[in-house]
Formats: sequence, C-alpha cells, structure tokens
Amino acid sequence: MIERLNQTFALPNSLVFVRDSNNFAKVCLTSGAAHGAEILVQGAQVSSWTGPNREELLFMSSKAVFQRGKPVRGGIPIIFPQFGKGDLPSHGFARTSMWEIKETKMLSEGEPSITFKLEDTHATRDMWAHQFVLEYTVSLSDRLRTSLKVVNCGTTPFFFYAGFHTYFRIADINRTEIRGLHEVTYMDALRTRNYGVQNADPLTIEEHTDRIYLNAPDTVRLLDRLMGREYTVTKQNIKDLVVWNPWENGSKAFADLGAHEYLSFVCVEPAIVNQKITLGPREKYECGQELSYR
Ligand code: TA6
Repeated sequence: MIERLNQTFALPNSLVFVRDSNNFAKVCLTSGAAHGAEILVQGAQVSSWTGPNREELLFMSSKAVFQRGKPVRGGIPIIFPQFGKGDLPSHGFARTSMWEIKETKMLSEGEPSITFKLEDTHATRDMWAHQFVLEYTVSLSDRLRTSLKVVNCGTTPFFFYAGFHTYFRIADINRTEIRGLHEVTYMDALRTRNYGVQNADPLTIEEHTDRIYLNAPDTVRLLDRLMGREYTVTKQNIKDLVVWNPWENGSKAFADLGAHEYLSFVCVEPAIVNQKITLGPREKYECGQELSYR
C-alpha cells in the first residue's frame, strides 16, 4: 500500500508516505522552510506539526491507542457529522474511518498539500443514512492549514456538525492564556450547557473546562508563557470555538490520557456546534482553520 501511494502521490523532498511504529500508514509533509506535518490515513488526522527546530507543536497522548477504527487522542481529529456524544460514536465517524488520497500538489514553492477523500459506505449509511463526499486538504508552509468540504450527493437534505479538534502542545496549562474571547458568550458543556460570558481577559484555565464559545471571533491567540510561544488560530466559515481541558479530575475518565498530561495540552477547536449546517442535494459547504505560531 505504501509503495503504491508513493508511486502515485509522493512529491520530491516534500511529501512521502511511511508506515509508523504503530503500523499506521501516514504521510509526512516537509515545507520549504523545514516545517513538518504528519497525517494518519486513518481519520486523515494530523498527528504531528513541527517547526524548523523539530519542536512539536501539537499534543499527542503518551497513551494514545493506535488501533484500526479507534479514535486517536491528540493532533487534529476531524469532527463529522456529530459533535460530541449522541446517536453516533463520539464526534462522528470521520476520525475513525480510512480515507482515500485524492491528490497531492505543491500549492507554491515549498508548500506541499494533500487532499483526502471520504465517501459514504455501507458502514457509514448504517449509522447515518446519507450519501456524502468529504474532502479534507492539509497544506504546510510556515503555517498549517486544514480545510474541509462537505458535499451532499444524495437526493434528500441532511444536516451535520463538524470541526477541527485541535490539541495544542503547551509547556504548562497553568501558564497558558487564550486571547480574543473577551465578552464572547459561551455554553458550558459541564453545566448542562448553561450560558456564561467570558469576563476575564485573557482566558486562563484553572479547572476542568469544556466551553463552546458562540459566534467566536475568527482569530484567537494562545500564549504559552513558559515556552514564550504564541499560536494563532484563524477559523474560516465556522461559527463556534470550543475550549477543552479535562484537568486532573476529568482526565480519569480517559484511559488513553496520562494522569498529568492535562498540564501539557489545551484543545482550541473551531467547530460547528450550536447551529447545524443543512445541505440540500448537490449542495456543498466548506470551512477551515489556519494555524501559525511565533
Ligand atoms: O470538544 C470537547 C469534547 O467534546 C469534550 O466534551 C471531551 O469529551 C472531548 O471533546 C473529548 O472527546 P472524545 O470523544 O475525543 O473523548
């Protein structure tokens, strides 16, 4: 499989498929400025994003489970067609499905990109009775961009939720700030979705936090004060922004997360949560996120 993928899709010095130590197929991207990204074919899930000094920018749990059909805790899982818990597996089936490769190309010199494709199958229709095509493009320059296109290929309308469940790697949650959410209304997922308003600016995390910021600004910044690193998250055509950290008590619910690893990540997730998107036959929807840091 890897050989065939490389014959068809490899880009010299910029994009190569490998099988990793967990026996998972993944694609490795290298930008002209020596940034790196790795994406698992399962779930089309970005599992690593590195800077020119090989510093890792995304969190991957030391206890992440790499098994066919199981979610992987870290990187950028794709949320579709359900956000969180519900009738389908948590956050939907896109993150646990095997995606195809549609194409790879250089968007500009030193900026490789790959587009993955996922179509409905018997298994997805058993869970969610709709015909669809998803296309997910990841491109890497000094930024990491991910964009998702959803097409309704059926004859009846469907609705969905979607998003990018990005796990940022940070040195210490106690010394991390999120800027740009001042006065934004949120739903608190830990308190049966009570509403609140973000009064403190910047937002700091001091306990189990699971909030859906509604109609959030398109750009927020995440400041890792210990590393002196600032991430910028820009969302496109996505209304909400989820901020999640399970803290010590909440971490106990996750067998695939180390007891103290909550200190080392925060999820800042551009996502469609509050208002579903409805697509009629042949209609499409596109959304994305762009990540950068300095
Ligand atoms: O996006 C936040 C959230 O929905 C939390 O409620 C929390 O449960 C987290 O995602 C992890 O979900 P998962 O299905 O990956 O265990």
